[in-house]
Amino acid sequence: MRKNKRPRRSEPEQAAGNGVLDRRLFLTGSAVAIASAALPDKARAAEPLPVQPWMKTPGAPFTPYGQPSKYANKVARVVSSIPGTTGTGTSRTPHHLLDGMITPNGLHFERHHNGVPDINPEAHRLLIHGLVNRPLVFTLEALMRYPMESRIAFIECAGNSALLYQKEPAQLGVQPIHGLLSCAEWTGVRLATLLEEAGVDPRAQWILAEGADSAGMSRSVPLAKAMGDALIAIYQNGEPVRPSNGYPMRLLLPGYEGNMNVKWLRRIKLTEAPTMTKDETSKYTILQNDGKSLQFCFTQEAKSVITRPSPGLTMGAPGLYEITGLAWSGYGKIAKVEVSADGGASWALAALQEPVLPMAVTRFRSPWRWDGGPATLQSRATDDSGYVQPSRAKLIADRGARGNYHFNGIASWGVAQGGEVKHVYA
Ligand SMILES: Nc1nc2c(c(=O)[nH]1)N[C@H]1C(S)=C(S)[C@@H](COP(=O)(O)O)O[C@H]1N2
Ligand SMILES: [Mo]
Repeated sequence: MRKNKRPRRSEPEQAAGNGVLDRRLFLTGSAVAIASAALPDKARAAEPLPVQPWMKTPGAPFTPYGQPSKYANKVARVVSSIPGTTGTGTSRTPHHLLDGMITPNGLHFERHHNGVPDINPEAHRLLIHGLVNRPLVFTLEALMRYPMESRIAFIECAGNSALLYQKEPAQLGVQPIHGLLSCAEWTGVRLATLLEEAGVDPRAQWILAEGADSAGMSRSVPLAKAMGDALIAIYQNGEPVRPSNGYPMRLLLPGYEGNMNVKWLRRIKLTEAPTMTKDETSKYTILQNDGKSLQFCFTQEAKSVITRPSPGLTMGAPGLYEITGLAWSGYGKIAKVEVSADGGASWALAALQEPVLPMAVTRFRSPWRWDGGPATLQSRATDDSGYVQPSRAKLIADRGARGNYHFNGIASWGVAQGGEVKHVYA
């Protein structure tokens, strides 16, 4: 008879200041005991549950394509398109309402330079030409007969988190600030397979990848990447790539800035040098303080963000919470994530949830006992190349704040007395 009897427990180990607990706590039973002791419904657990109306009538019929629960209708992208256009802009992933590492297709962020083209797959072609022995043209059907591979990879827009370059912390949450990041399982044909068939001329050092949208988005990519892990993705989380993410095929360059992952891919040209397209000269360069710009900044460097607690999600009663979030690096795997509740004065290791994959998002979790007082929550990612996510101050000191792209500094959420969570600079 355990009724009314509190489970015995030893005090969980503090791993860093202001209540951050040992990451292994959730692996032991004690966390469950601490958490469930705080749940108000626990005392009534012995009473029989009411019979609800939905238990008394037959349920809804089958549907050809499933939709989320109507009660989960807030789990949605936020859309912002440039005034005067219909499809130039972004929609962002609601990471504060999701968990795990995979972004559902309907919530994958979108970034279009001129809307989503309505591509008839039967009329679509992929051309490979330039410095090759034999130019090749593929239909979707032909491409699908090649051997395929899957990669779980994040795509992050180079402009993600750019608001942190601003002088004052934008009073927004995870989704509008960091929502230009998603992670999916992409399946398709290795670009190397197609290039080998075309026969690469030894003079070729680069490729040009061009999309079939009316923006004509095109980027130059080093041949080494094209011959490495680049994929012509045809499937996204098991189903055909969504129109907004590149149907019927897109280029996937794991770890590289979002815009190089050309959607609606129609042409690959092998070249000696980069083509210097509009998308790599007038755009997607990083303007520095001295007025010079960095060009061809391909890799999205190690970064992390706490998705809960976060602005918009007010804390409840003081007690045990999980600090959870996402970490990723275009250089490889996440090696560790540290969490702080005192604005970076002390840090504790977070638990990394398996699988931890290169160029994929990694979910981290850290138990935290919130005492009801003020706290500043931060996370810091380190990848397996040894790269450590910089503080915001260091990033801006090194690079300036005019760059707009590739902001990967540490972000801070301030928890106020009473539980309101706000974006702050620490
Ligand atoms: N053809 C084409 N490819 C494109 C774009 C585009 O507008 N047209 N946008 C790019 C940008 S800036 C990003 S961040 C990614 C976004 O991919 P997603 O919309 O699938 O999330 O696609 C890239 N590929
Ligand atoms: Mo982007």
